[in-house]
Amino acid sequence: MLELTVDEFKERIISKLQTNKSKEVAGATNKEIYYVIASIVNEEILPHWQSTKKRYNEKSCKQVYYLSMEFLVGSLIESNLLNCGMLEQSNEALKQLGFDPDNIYAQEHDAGLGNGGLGRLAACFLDSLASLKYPGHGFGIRYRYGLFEQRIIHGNQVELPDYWLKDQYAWETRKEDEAICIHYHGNVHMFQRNDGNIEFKHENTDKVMAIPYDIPIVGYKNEVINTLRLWSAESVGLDRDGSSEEGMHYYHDLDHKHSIEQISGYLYPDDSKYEGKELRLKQQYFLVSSSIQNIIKDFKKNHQKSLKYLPEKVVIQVNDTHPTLAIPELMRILMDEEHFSWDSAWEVTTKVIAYTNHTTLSEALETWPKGMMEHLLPRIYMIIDEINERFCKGLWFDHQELREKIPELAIIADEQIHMARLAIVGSFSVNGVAQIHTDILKEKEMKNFYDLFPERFNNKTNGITHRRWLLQANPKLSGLITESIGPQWIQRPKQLISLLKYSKDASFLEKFYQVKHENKQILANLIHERTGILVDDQSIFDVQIKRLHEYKRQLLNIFHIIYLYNELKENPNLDMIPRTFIFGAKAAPSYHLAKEVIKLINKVASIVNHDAAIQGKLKVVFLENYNVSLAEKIIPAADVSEQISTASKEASGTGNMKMMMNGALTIGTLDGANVEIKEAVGNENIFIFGLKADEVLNFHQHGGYNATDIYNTDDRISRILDQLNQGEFGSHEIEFKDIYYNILSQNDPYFVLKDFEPYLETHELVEQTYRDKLSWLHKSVTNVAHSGKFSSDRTIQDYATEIWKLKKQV
Ligand code: GL9
Repeated sequence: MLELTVDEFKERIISKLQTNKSKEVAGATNKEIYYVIASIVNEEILPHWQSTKKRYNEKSCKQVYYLSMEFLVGSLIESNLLNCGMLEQSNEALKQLGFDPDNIYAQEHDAGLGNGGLGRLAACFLDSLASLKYPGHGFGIRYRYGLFEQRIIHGNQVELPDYWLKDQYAWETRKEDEAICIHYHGNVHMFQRNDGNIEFKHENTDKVMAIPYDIPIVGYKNEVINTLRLWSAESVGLDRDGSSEEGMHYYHDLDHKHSIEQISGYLYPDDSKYEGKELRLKQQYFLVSSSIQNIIKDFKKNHQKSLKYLPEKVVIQVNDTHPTLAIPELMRILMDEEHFSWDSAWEVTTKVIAYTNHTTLSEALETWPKGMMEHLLPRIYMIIDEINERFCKGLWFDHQELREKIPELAIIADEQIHMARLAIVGSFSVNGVAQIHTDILKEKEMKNFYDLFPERFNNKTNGITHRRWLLQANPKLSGLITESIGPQWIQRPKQLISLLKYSKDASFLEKFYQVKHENKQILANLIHERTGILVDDQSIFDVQIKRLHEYKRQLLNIFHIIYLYNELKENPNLDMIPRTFIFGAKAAPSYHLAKEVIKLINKVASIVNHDAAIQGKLKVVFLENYNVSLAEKIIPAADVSEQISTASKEASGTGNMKMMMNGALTIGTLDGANVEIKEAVGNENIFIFGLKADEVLNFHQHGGYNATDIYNTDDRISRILDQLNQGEFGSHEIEFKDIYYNILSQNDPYFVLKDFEPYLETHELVEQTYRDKLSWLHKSVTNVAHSGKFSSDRTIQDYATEIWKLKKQV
């Protein structure tokens, strides 16, 4: 990679500004400077991008394609500079030219093409694939509107469209000549070929063009540039003969064009729950058909071989069930276009497709109405029907013990197509995303399938890219780490373990403390700028940032805050360490209870923050529009990381990893990856509380517990619930009644009351521990030291060797 000096970098900025904009530095806006920096990076990327593609083709190596409806890449300017080895020069050059680098980089609009963990994981994976020199690429959709922009107005969430493409997007290249045609609707014609075989023709279809836009994925200082290809839907050019009714056609054509462009119009903002909307199904097939056609076209171009060898050269990872139609689509192409028999097409397909499950929440298990699939994708429906027939027949004849269970196993049952079942039957690998999650899949949620195909099930615990989440987001801590243990941890994050040597070294701990404190000051300033709230940078920064969902239990957190407030009101001189509770969360627009919780947090905040009687000991901050860029600012400043989901519900979590890597201590349940974080750091360096997964699952089986009993016996809880019910946090009584009834009449489905007391006690322990500064710092360093395991480099290494059988291209 190019090694530019600061002076050379400055020269480039000046000359580019002159050629591109005919401007002097003094007259340039932040946005103009941003585009200049991006174009310097792009110039650096381009030759390596071409040579990477050429190398992969010439070596004809096996490649992995990660199919995902979501890629939450966030902003790319800093990570591209970092991975190209130019971040420090850029920062310094900008400063010398009189610009604040943060303001320049903030000009980039986050690409919010994802809802949360699942989409961000896909982005971290791409970063690790390129950085480890694996030939691996992403396929996704170029939504014109990403996840909505959140505003908080009078405490309520209001959603605004996120038009991230308003300014030209610096990192994409449109590849019109590689467009692909997608077919919907129409009818299927069957006829006999000369060789006697039956052929299927899909006719009278509605056609949509998929236009690729390529984004470079830059490996860390290794000259590898992989590709994220995002598809955009456009109408096929219309042939008009210039005859009558021209005006009529015009409006009809506009409608038609509009309805097609809707396919890549917006990202569904549902978190862990998908409504059976036809448009969403259209989107899924759009992603799958364009990507699979693309993969086959490339295979044919690069290997003069039969497609029966596809599994030697290609592996396709489907990110949750959303791209599961890849299975029937690959079958369709192999049979209808390449004239494979059913059996040989099935053999190829089931060796190429691997499936990752990301949740066991039943409302998130996708199903599609049979009739909808049949109407929209008639040929695909026929193939799914045949897969189902053959699978059920196999069960009936070869697994007599399962005959009674066929309705629970069948891909088509109750007039619905069950996508997870299709994904398991049509793939060679099924993985969960943390050990406890995989165990629950095997022992419970997918037990029948596990008994049938035990060799397919495996675990791949999630990870995060330490380059973005430590090196880039927390330069102060990274600097201190490198100063202490050398730079090897950047290439091999497990070497962070060397930090243990310093975990009792007073002078190191003091520096470590200073770094956290400076990060807290920066966040305190941001909070003040954005909300007007003044927070004490000596207080404990207690952070819960994630989608708002009942199972994630932001409600438990705010109940604890109300409890602390009640205590302080009774005894304003209470000896407690000041606390700042920081929240960031978007709720799905149609998720009423989640939105009520956002409102409650904001109402409690406005009361607590303005109550002089509690002497500033408690502050509550809700930062609006939580996204990747905001996460990068909050995480380096966190002291306490709230990971308090109802045990068994959070498949893995990845925010937990980001915060421990930045030295926050976790307060959490034994759920998802918290279990493995605990194993890594040891019980004394994490705060675990609450029901265990098997206890929760047992309660579910036996109809829950009695929430009213707790209400009747615990004054702290009845007080909080009564405060809600009596409108103490609202302008009128009706507010928050739904939360009240959900807990008492619906019997507290997420065990908030049940876990309240242990949560409270554990928070007391957190506070006591914090009082002993050295002990806290020791635990904090220990967390950073053990965070290497949670780098997505480890995760990708595991996928590559155990599932993909992929070789590094060194
Ligand atoms: C999720 C799980 O809920 C998380 O626990 C997990 O860490 C991620 C990534 O594996 O996947 N599954 C899921 O549907 N979402 C997840 O975050 N939801 C969103 O991405 C919004």
